Amino acid sequence: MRYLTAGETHGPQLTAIIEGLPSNLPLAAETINEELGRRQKGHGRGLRMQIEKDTVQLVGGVRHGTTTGAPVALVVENKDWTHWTKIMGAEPAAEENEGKRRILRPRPGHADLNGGLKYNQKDLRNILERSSARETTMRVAVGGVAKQLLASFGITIACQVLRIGDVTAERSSLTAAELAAITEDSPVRVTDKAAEARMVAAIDAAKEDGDTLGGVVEVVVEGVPVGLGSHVQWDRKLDGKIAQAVLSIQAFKGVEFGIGFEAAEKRGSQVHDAILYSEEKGFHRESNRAGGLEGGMTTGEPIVVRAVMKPISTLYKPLLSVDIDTKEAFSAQVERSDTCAVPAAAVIMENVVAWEVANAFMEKFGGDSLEEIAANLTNYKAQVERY
Ligand code: EPS
Repeated sequence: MRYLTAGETHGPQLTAIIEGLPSNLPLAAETINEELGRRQKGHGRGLRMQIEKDTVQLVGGVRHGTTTGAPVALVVENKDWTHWTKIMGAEPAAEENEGKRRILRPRPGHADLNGGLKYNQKDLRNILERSSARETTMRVAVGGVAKQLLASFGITIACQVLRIGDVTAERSSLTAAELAAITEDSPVRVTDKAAEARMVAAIDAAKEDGDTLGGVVEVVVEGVPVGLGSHVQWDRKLDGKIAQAVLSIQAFKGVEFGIGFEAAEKRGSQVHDAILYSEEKGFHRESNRAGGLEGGMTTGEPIVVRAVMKPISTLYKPLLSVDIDTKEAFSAQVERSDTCAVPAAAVIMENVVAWEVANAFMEKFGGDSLEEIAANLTNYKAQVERY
């Protein structure tokens, strides 16, 4: 399967096209809207989230609530567009609007300067508009579709925030379903109430200072069959694919699986997961330090992946920058933004990981209809059992 997104943060709409979905998958806009709503939440979000109420329109590939096998096209309108028609319209700008809201002072940490140089754009808005994390709206919508596909085969996925700034939350090892239920009620997507209060306070303090905060988020995928991904070629390794997808999320700087970077300081005997066998469970493990992946393939244990998000680079008390016209030193541009989007980033990562797992699932069991996939999966499970 594949998908592409298009659209600008202050443009009329965001768009995605998904190619390769099977037919007969029940697909409801409301379920995708729930994901979009989750992405909009979280303490530390800015004013934009009060303007938008992200809702998806399914404008291709779905009929009477199920997919037909045709490309699925999704659209989310930007409500804020009504304030930007003159600045962001596709038609030539009227003379009085030319150069309005032009961005000349690149924000350190953002795509502004590199993008301006690369695409030879003298208005950095042409970079900002597309590099904006607003684009993740569509990745969550697409992930919402992937989650529906995975759910039909008993694969569930959830996320939690583990750190915001210097506040660490207790890592909870609840099931995906329990985790999803508990974190949904937390303004910072944690299960640890004491840490929650300290995180909220840290975000408020950063906001007060015109500063921003990053953090660490974790995603867990349960019910994954053994053998998604492959060891035989570098670009078929599922951990590599998930890592690429996660690092492509705006502001993400690092990713780890299972015990991750902790493995560096431990001995092999403390890092790997002994292999066990019983009639009832077949091959299994009692620990999951590998985070559900060995040799680029799923082990059948839950996939556990963590990532770090840097603090958002738009600062209300900006760092030093240079005016691209005059080359003089100036403070960087201030564009409306969030103080902390870590809770939202957890939802984005959950959906991005869902897509990668769904894609690997389709690669292994792919058929043109949901029924064909189900038959392939049943067959494979029986083969694994007989092994
Ligand atoms: C948004 C994410 C952020 C917000 C954006 C909406 O993106 P960025 O990477 O550009 O900081 O700033 O909101 C605005 C551009 C705005 O006008 O407030 C999102 O997640 O929807």
